[in-house]
Amino acid sequence: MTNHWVDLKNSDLVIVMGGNAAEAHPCGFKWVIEAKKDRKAKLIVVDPRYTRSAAVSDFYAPIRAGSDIAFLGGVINYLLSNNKIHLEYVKNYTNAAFLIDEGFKFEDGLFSGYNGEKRSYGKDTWKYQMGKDGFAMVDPTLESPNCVFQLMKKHYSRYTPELVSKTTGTPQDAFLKICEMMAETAAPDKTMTICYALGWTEHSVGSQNIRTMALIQLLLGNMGMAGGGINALRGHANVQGITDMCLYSEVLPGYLSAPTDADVDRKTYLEKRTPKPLRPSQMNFPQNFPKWFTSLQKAWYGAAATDKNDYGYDWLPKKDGAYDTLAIFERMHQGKMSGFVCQGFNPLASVANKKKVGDALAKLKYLVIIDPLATDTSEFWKPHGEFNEVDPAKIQTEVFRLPANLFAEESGSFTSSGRVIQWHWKAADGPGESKGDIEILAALFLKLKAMYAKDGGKLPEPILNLTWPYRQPAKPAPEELLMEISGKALGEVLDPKDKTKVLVKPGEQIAGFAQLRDDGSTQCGNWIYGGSWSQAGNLTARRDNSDPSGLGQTLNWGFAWPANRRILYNRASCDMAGKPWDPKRAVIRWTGTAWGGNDVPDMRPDAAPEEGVMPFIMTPEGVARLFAPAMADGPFPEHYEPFETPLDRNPFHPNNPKAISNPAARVYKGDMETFGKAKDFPYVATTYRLVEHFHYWTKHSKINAVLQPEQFVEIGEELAKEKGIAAGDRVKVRSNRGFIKAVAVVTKRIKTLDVDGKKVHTVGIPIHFGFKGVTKPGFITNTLTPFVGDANCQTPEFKAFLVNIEKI
Ligand SMILES: Nc1nc2c(c(=O)[nH]1)N[C@H]1C(S)=C(S)[C@@H](COP(=O)(O)OP(=O)(O)OC[C@H]3O[C@@H](n4cnc5c(=O)[nH]c(N)nc54)[C@H](O)[C@@H]3O)O[C@H]1N2
Ligand SMILES: Nc1nc2c(c(=O)[nH]1)N[C@H]1C(S)=C(S)[C@@H](COP(=O)(O)OP(=O)(O)OC[C@H]3O[C@@H](n4cnc5c(=O)[nH]c(N)nc54)[C@H](O)[C@@H]3O)O[C@H]1N2
Ligand SMILES: [Mo]
Repeated sequence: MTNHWVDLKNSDLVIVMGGNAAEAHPCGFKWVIEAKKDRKAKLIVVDPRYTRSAAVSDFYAPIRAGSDIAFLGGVINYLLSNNKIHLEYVKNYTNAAFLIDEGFKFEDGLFSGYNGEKRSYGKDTWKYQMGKDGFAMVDPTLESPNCVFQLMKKHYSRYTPELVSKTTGTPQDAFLKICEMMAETAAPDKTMTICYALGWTEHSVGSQNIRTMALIQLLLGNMGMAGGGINALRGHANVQGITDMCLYSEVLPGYLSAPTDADVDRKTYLEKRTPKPLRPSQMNFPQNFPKWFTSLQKAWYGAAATDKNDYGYDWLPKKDGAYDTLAIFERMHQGKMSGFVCQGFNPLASVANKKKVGDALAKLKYLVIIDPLATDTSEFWKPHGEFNEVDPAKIQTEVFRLPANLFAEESGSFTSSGRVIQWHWKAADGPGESKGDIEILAALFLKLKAMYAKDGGKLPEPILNLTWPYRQPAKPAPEELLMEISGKALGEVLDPKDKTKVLVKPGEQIAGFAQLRDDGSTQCGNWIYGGSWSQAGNLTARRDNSDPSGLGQTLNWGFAWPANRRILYNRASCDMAGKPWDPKRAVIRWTGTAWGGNDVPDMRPDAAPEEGVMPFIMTPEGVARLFAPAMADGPFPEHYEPFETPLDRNPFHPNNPKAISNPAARVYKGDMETFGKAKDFPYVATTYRLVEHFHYWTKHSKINAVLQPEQFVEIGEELAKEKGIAAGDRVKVRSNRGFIKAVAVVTKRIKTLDVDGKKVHTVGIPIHFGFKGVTKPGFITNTLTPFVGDANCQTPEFKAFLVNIEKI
């Protein structure tokens, strides 16, 4: 979230689209209800199903799964052609005025630079025109045909209400009503917020779904404002924390891009990641990358990391390709992996195409499960009737189960979707022989280290030189880990403005990432968490909920990254002179000598407005990007069909078969053939959660199992009638990859939609069931889903694929 949970109460208009917060985030959703009660805010829900969020909305519109860019692109067109934008904001705080290379084109569904064989784009033309002064060129009048504003206007002029409705199935009047409601928040003192989750991310255009909404929020001037922002409602209680700490293969802790084979040494690596400012006077905050990275190297390798050995740069793994979940299971499926450690992860149930995942696991020599429960994955090799038809005699994988504690049996921290890190205290000891995750990993590490010390090996340094400074090496304390992550001084940290002044003494915890250095005198395990455990102690353990602003900022509750800032880009909540756009909801303001107010300013505290430092300090431009060359599949979002589409064409590019589905999404060899066609699988399927279950583990709990005992699927009345299916009938749902059986729920909540001249029916499938647990043994929903993901971050396309359904 750019904003935070409590801030939802400050909004005038809440959009729930691409998520179902009432069921998946019932505690946080209460702030939406507060906004409705106290501010008379309106709630809009756009979802293929009439959900429990929709049940308390002011306006609901149905949409065909997988068509949100068409809808949101239509909103952009509406805002631009009706002049419903916050012009001063757009002019100054976005790259609307920037001039783009003359060679940049968009034709017939493809951007310039497309290579069909590689399914990827060369980006030579996706760039700014550069002036002789070394800065990007701009046209403040926004009139040049090559400025971002005009290119964007042209790009979205195709998104007419007719074409939007034809593509999404959303009735035109409902679409236009939502456009009008959103447009009202272009007023400087009105805000809209968006709560989204997997209904947007789990698509082959997932990242672009979110970007399209980001463009709308920028056009409306809603970024940085209280009650505004782009708000990803995250999943597991600590999934924000785990992504912050480097769950992804592309990044090191704090989203530092990971080294690749091409980064032959530290200098090459740093040069590529330390940008120069693209406009005069900009903070260009990523120029500090070397400080964050060097401090991370010192946290990992301690005294062994010196300027003589590039601080141990050669010991870091270098990426030679993709290592996201799909890539890992693809490698495993190709027989290229011998072992897999599965900690708090049930991939047989949770990853796309269960058959492929099961076949992949069967090719391993060993599989280690670190989990409190026996999971579907830990028994992938065992026959469970028709739910898991396998022949154990043919599977040689050795499976080890290490019983782990649950989070309530360990102390540590959770980071919420709002980036607030909160300490939690152990409630009870784990049962039996179970051990905490830290203890299990420590045991593995110490054993490996001893083996490397004894036997050597090709490159033992990465393991042998890792620091392990904990009081009990076999059982590092969570407190020690957070202190290490937050960072400390190794030498004296001096004030850069007055070198006689010592800011931090050796051994002291740093107060924040501004104190990090790139000369080895500081260490920090994750720069964005810098200062979370300062000399004042564990700030994540703070529980002071006083809120003088009334905005719910509670600056002394836990610690929000970065720098305890609660609303990102909050400088954009003020006009160029530093005056809040909405004085009643002021986040910060320029006081005449400094930035101050109800949040930690996202700006150099003494940067007077006349200096012209723009609010988006994490870009070298200083402004937000309406045109974003970093995206793999285009600098402007474009509608593409899901890989399994009920249509035989993309209504936006009816004559180009290359532009039906995302042309830059990665498809592995052999997977294209596993995608089904509409003639065999005519219905759109989407998968989702139920409030009564948490993924695949509450099926082990009796109370949850009583509430939702077995797999069902939801269909609309029209489809039920066509297929002769009555409520309570058992049905078989098939995709091109397999089938599941379930009880049919026939509901008014799913409507048949008119799309591109066809009737499109939706089949809704909850995800929670499987063969291990105390719910009725059943099929795994991901038996049905396709093994393809988003072009940028490879999140699987779980939310829009094709099935057929018949009564058993
Ligand atoms: N009770 C409960 N709560 C949970 C979880 C749980 O298992 N149980 N899991 C947690 C986790 S890890 C996560 S990631 C979050 C997920 O939170 P959500 O994403 O809110 O949860 P889903 O149920 O997957 O909801 C997706 C919603 O998107 C809709 N949808 C599907 N396709 C589309 C589409 O193309 N466009 C639009 N606009 N909508 C679409 C679905 O109909 C559904 O209502 O929930 C978290 N909270
Ligand atoms: N079709 C479809 N598939 C989906 C989704 C969807 O919407 N549709 N959603 C996707 C999403 S967003 C997610 S997050 C995944 C979830 O997929 P998984 O993360 O694979 O599913 P969980 O059941 O949450 O698995 C977590 C495991 O962690 C264990 N566990 C709990 N606490 C601890 C602990 O403290 N330590 C250890 N070691 N283990 C612990 C639990 O017992 C459980 O077995 O599913 C994904 N798959
Ligand atoms: Mo998730």
